[in-house]
This record gives sequence, structure tokens and C-alpha cells, in this order.
Amino acid sequence: MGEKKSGFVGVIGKANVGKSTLVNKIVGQKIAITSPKPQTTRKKARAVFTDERGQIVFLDTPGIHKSRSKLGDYMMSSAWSTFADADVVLWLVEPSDVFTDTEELICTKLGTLECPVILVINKIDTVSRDKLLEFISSYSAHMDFKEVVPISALKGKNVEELVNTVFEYLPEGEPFYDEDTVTDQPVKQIVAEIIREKSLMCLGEEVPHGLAVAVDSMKYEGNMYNIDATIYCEKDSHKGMIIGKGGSKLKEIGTKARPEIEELCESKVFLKLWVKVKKDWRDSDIQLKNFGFDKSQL
Ligand SMILES: Nc1nc2c(ncn2[C@@H]2O[C@H](COP(=O)(O)OP(=O)(O)OP(=O)(O)O)[C@@H](O)[C@H]2O)c(=O)[nH]1
Ligand SMILES: [Mg+2]
Repeated sequence: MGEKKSGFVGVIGKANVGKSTLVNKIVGQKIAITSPKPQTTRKKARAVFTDERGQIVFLDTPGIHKSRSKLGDYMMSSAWSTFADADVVLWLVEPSDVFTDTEELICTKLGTLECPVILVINKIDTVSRDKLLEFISSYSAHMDFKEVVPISALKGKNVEELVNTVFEYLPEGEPFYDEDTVTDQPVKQIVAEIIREKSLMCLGEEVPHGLAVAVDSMKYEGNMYNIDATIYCEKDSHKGMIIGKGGSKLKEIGTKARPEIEELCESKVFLKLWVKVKKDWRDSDIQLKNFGFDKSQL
């Protein structure tokens, strides 16, 4: 066998196309939370895949969208900043997407890159073969891709082939992480994200974008983790919805989050959730920094 390969692969695309679902599928663990609601991912996260061929460090990014807040600005800077680190870029699209301003913008930015760009068409389980072929030719008319790979991240279809393709374009080099590493994210952050995911799952359309979760403390005591976490929202009315009648909603969120956190920590978990209002936090520089959305750290 030849030299090992290793490198960084930026996974970019519009919100909700399945970027996080794909990186989770590849590394076989939930690195990034997913949801049917757009703008789920807020920060860049590394998902590390290692095998005998070498190591791929996937950079899952926030979905490209028209930002309407300082948080949105941060998310977009975070997505675009990926290009600086990438050896290969995967542009993920879904077959329902027509070519809009957002696709134009992405295309223009991709056109300036020197690294190979692979078009990945996700959610092929939702379209016919004919539609897919039509779709591929409409995208190929706009840009010259190194490869076009149709997949279903959710069903795992063609995902192995995608990994093979990525390895072809990766430079030779030593791995960046040891072989057991799957992510660069601290456990506390993943715990907070799991709680946010379950909150997204349990709440209606009006609340999601204003949610943030912080783990206030996480202590291992008497064979279990005691975790205190706070769910932040932007309005008093949202606070009521998150708590629910007699605390029922909050209980539901906790009940859904706990088993996953236990699996992650390989330990029993006692989870205590709080809800607080932080008005307009998504447009406050100080609050954003407190939540770890710091542009200078990108
Ligand atoms: N049918 C189908 N649904 C999928 C597939 N991949 C992802 N999804 C769904 O698409 C939705 C969005 O998935 P995410 O992985 O959160 O998408 P994302 O691109 O990371 O979204 P943002 O973080 O908001 O940019 C979820 O409901 C997924 O279950 C797929 O291959 N087929
Ligand atoms: Mg995501």
C-alpha cells in the first residue's frame, strides 16, 4: 500500500440539505445535531473519519442562508471560512432545489477555489432517476465539478462510494488526530446541542431560531453525571411554551435528551433543565460571545 492520505473536507450547502446527517453517517456517531428545521447547525464542527487509507476531517458548517441577525452573520462567516482550510469541498444540494440566488452565490464563491469541488446530490430517496439526471445536468451547466455523487445520507445509500471518491482527491499526509478521535467538540457542547435538538423537536415553528442552550455544570458524582443546563429563549411567551403546562414540555425535552446523553457519556445522567429569557441575544455582541459565537475565533 502507498502513502497514507489525510486532509480537510469542507461540507457546505444551503440550510437543511442534510450536511450534518451526512457527517454523522460517515463517522457513525452523532457529531452534529439535525432537524427538519433550517439553520440547525450554528458552528463549524469537525467530524473525523479514519481507516487504513488515512484520515478525512470533515468540516460540517452552518447552512448558507440570507442572514437576518448577528448570529446569522456569524454563521455565514463560519461557513465561508471553511474554504480557507479545505483540501476538498463537498457542495451538498437536494434535488428539490432550483437554481436560485443562493446557488448563484455559492457557485461564484466556489469558482474562486483552487481545491477540487465535488457536487453531492443528497436525498436521492425522494426523487425518480429521470428527475435526478435532469437535476445533475442543470447543475453541471453552471459549473465544472470534479465529480458528481448522488447519495442518500439518511439511508446511507452511496455514502461509502462518496468516501472513496474523497480519498482519491485527498493529499498524502499523516493523520491530524489519533484514530479514536471522532470530533473536536467538547462533551459539554455536544450535551448542549443534544438538548437543543430535542427542544427543536418538541417545539413549534415560532421558537426554534431564538433558542440557545448552555450547560452550566456537569459533575461526575456517585457513579453518575449531574448536569444543569439552561435553555435560553428570546421572549417571555416562548418561555411559557418551552416549560409547557405544569412543566410538561420541559419534562418531555429532558426525557428525550437524557438517554442520548447517557449513551454519549457512558454513564447514568441526572439532568436538570432551566429556562431563561435573554431578549434579542442573537443581535447582541456580548451575548453571542458568551454563547461561543465569536467571529475572531473562526
Ligand atoms: N429523505 C431524506 N431526508 C434527509 C436525507 N438527509 C437528510 N435528511 C433530512 O433533512 C433534514 C435536514 O438535515 P440536516 O442534516 O439537519 O441538514 P443540514 O444541512 O445540516 O441543515 P443546517 O444545519 O440547518 O444547515 C433532516 O430532517 C434530515 O433527516 C436523505 O438522504 N433523505
Ligand atoms: Mg447541520
